Amino acid sequence: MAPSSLLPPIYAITDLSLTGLSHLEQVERLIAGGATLIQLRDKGGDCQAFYQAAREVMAARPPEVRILINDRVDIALAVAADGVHLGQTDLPPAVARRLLGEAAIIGFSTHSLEQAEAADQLPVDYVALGPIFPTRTKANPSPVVGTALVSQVAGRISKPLVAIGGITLAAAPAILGAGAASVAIISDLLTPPVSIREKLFRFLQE
Ligand code: 3NM
Repeated sequence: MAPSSLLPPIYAITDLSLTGLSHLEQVERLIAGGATLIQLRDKGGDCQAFYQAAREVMAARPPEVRILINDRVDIALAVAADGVHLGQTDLPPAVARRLLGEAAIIGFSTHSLEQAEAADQLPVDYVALGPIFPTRTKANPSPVVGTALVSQVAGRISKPLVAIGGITLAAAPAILGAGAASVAIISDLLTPPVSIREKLFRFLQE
């Protein structure tokens, strides 16, 4: 499995509904801002469009940047992405591991202490926990878990913890301080008026 050093403090995720930008354009701006781990997330349901976009991103990404595909193990395989991020109702992580191999990065979403502890026993590289705060980016999110659960889960699991859901760059240091190895952010990075590149660059310089 991939080493936990692959998790930078900010884990950026693309979204097609928040900007007029393609996955590739978002990835280019995120990389210019210093992102080294980016998840392509596409809930639009057009598999072929997502596959083409992921191919474009993989062709353009510099070798030090890791690209994960949300939900779709088939697309991750088809474009030779660095891994996948799976939800509770996606293909089971053990099956994804069998298909993608030992070197792939596999992340798994959880929404409670019980799920996080169960995920810690699975062949995944990181456990994601959320939503930490209210979010409008995800359809039908689970109940908000709050920062206190970040500390609790971080103290109970051995795999690195990624916090997600309603997290702003301003809130990131507190959540990292609570024990998350990384915070995954969609809307606060992608939403104008400040550019994606500038927001991330500023945060990472501080
Ligand atoms: N997963 P934003 S919350 C994709 O709770 C996602 O597992 C969540 O977007 C979970 O940073 C979420 O805009 C949305 O809130 C994150």
